Amino acid sequence: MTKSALITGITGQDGSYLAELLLEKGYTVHGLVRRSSTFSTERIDHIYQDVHDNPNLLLHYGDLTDGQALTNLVLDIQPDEIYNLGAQSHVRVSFDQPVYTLQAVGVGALNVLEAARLLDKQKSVRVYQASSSEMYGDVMETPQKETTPFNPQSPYACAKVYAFHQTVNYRRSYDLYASNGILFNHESERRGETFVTRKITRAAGRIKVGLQDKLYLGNMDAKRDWGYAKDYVEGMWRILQHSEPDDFVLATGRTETVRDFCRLVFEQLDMNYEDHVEIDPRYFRPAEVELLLGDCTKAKEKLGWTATTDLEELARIMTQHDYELAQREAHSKTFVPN
Ligand code: NDP
Ligand code: GDR
Repeated sequence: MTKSALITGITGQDGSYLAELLLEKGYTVHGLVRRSSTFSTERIDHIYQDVHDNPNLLLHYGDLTDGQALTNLVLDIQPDEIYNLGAQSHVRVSFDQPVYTLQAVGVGALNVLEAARLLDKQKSVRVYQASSSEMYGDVMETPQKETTPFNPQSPYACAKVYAFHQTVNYRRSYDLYASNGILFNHESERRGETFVTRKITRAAGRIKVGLQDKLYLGNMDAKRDWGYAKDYVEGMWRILQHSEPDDFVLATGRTETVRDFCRLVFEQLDMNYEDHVEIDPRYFRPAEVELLLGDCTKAKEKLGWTATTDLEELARIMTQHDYELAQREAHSKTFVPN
């Protein structure tokens, strides 16, 4: 029988890759989309089908903060799996919007769990919660694994810790199949342009073709464990196929600084980042997570999952994509129809 899944955050980086993966596996995919005055579906336009053509990707308006509508939707579509990827996911922005971040990330996850608990009385459902390495914050041990204590350093991370514990709580209290994936940073050519890797690859491409000269960054000494988003959505799916609900770290096991990533990207385009990058304290955070490095031994042993794309390859994919994008931008700017 065809399986069905609901993805919150389907218009985001991970949601778009996960939707592709599940469609390839023959799922019927439902996605939650926020109403906005402009289209937000750019990342999934290529897989969207007309609703009149018996599609297997269906989009529904909704918001994680509207628990009643979410419950109605879940009871209506009766998904076998729910992937809760929706979030105000920008750590720096969470300092500007702490209450909204908690509502979307923390209460939003609780709304998903409540809806799933009600559906589970009628038919079994599995829930994936998008937990984050940011929960380790000011790290208590390195590398970080499932047993490492959380020590969050931002409103975003505090909200994710709340969502993590509620997921475990619903598993224990109601016997709900609910699992956390504790994912370390993962990037791609679909990454939002205000996250540091994409900000760097976008700027490098534009600098190379002469559309800008400077790139302003914050803390270049922060270290992150960066992987490729496509690998990580495969991990999410594997987490929900496991015989029992559990919590898993997904990471590459290698950490590098923002400066190292910058160097890699500019070198790809035969440039020196030092000629273009300047520090703007505006991008510093009130509290910083200095080092993240994950140990995914448990996922490797129980799920057979490992990251397959190294940092050099990730930088190459993103840089090439954004160089071509910048070339198109430069062309459309100078093109004068005759
Ligand atoms: P993105 O920021 O790219 O996507 C976030 C998605 O959530 C978008 O579809 C957004 O919709 C949606 N969203 C935001 N607020 C709401 C809301 N109130 N109700 C419904 N939907 C909402 O994030 P990623 O794809 O990178 O990350 C996916 C999830 O994984 C997030 O929960 C993130 O916190 C978590 N995570 C990400 C990691 C990473 O490195 N990428 C690592 C660890 C965890 P819209 O398009 O309308 O803005
Ligand atoms: P992060 O990702 O906070 O790890 O959260 P981000 O790319 O925003 O920052 C990574 C590191 O780079 C430093 N940095 C800058 N960051 C941004 N955004 N812009 C800059 O100009 C800049 N300069 C330096 C940051 O200080 C930080 O140390 C991401 C998100 O996807 C979360 O949702 C997810 O949970 C975690 O990864 C794991």
